[in-house]
Amino acid sequence: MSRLIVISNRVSAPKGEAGAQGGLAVAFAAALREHKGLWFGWSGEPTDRFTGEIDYQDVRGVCTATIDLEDQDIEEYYNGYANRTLWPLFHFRVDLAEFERDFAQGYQRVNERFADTVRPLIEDDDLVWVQDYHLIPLGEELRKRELRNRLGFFLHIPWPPRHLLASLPHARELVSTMFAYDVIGFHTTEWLEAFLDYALGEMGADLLDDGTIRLGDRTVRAISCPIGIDTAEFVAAASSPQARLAYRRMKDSSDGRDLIVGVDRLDYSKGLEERFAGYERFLEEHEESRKEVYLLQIAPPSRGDVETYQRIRATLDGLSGRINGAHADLDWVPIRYVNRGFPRAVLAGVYRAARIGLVTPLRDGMNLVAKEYVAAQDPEDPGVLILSRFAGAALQMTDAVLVNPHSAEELSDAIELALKMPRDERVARWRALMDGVERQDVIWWRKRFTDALARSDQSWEDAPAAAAE
Ligand code: GDG
Repeated sequence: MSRLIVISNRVSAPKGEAGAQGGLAVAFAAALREHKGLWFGWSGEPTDRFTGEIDYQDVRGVCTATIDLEDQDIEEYYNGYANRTLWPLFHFRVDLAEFERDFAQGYQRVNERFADTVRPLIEDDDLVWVQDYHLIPLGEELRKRELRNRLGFFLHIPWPPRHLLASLPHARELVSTMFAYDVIGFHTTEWLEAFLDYALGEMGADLLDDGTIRLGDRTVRAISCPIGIDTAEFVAAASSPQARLAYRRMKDSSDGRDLIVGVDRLDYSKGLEERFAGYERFLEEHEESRKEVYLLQIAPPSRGDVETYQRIRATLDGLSGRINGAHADLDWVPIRYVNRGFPRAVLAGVYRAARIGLVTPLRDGMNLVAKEYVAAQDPEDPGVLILSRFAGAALQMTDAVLVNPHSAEELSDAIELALKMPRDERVARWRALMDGVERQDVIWWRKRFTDALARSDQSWEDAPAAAAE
């Protein structure tokens, strides 16, 4: 069996507590144990001078290898090109995207450093799987270093429409590096088709009869491969003692009111401002039921070094304060807004206590919270998932109440509909959603991708000159 080498910006080793590190770590950990592989990435730590020294750890049978990066690398590659250029642009926010030559250079430099450092660790038969937008050109850099292995890439965020991507300086060069891979994966057919549109329409690539895409003498297979959660683990977490306690705490503090829950990294792509506005519309339009509900929004801060993230935080502080000030009563506050993270089992208990899961990103590659909310429900008395049409998850989760997150009216109507939904309909919708969450879990996702990669043609063996170009 080939070894699996996973390369991502950050590495999160599985900790003692099951699932403490989230779905990706769970998916990779199982595969890395099975394949005796390696997980390579940035430690998250700075260093004065980049040395390429690797810190190896063996955590419960999973081998991780991490490197430290210089402050300038972190600023230009991670905070810069990844999170101030690509992230906003790929989430359709060209208005927030910053195009700086230094960012692009730092991004390229770190990808080269990753390639230099990881290349000697890769053996001939290894399957190599690169993750996400931080590392798009890594495949090309590995090919330049004579890597002929099967090489895959998975994008966890949306692929933007062709004309939006055209606003990125040197977009064609960036996209051409994706042809160094054998297989590239997207969460949905929508992102896959947008990629195809760019590759065929903008770059003159050809779609071949066998479904691969050719550019010059390179071909790549692009697949849609929707990520799932570790459903079995999450279902178990939802009935753990920690979850039961959290469930009880929510029920006790609800005073008979229905809980609406949102859980999101604090990020402008998650549509939190619009969500608060939609909820406020509901409070205004439904005088009779407004005090029967409350919204708990959990939003742990992320990427706090980036100014747009500081701004969204300040905006939401103001908005939640204003809504609470305007609508609260002596014994009722409409929004509980919490800027910190909680253990997964606690989240599972909170999801289970919630009559509505409000998941309304403006744009999201997939969205795992929607799936976690479904997995945590009581089958006898499940809550209702309200889901943005613009999350990748909406293509699979068609039995949710689907909404346009930009429309306060639609959000308000959806909340009303969900609160009034009869039990039979809640159970029927939940059953259909849960079937999908169980069938297409994170292990299914990982296998679907690595199977496609293992089946891909090894054309690099015959074309070392092209590979080294
Ligand atoms: C990217 C893409 C794609 C959140 N708060 C807490 C907490 N979380 C966990 C959730 C969930 C994860 O973080 C968030 O995953 P999402 O998928 O919702 O969003 P991103 O972080 O933006 O992820 C996304 C994903 O990659 C995978 O490909 O679905 O589209 O943007 O698991 O539960 N976890 C804990 N405490 C918290 O307070 N423990």
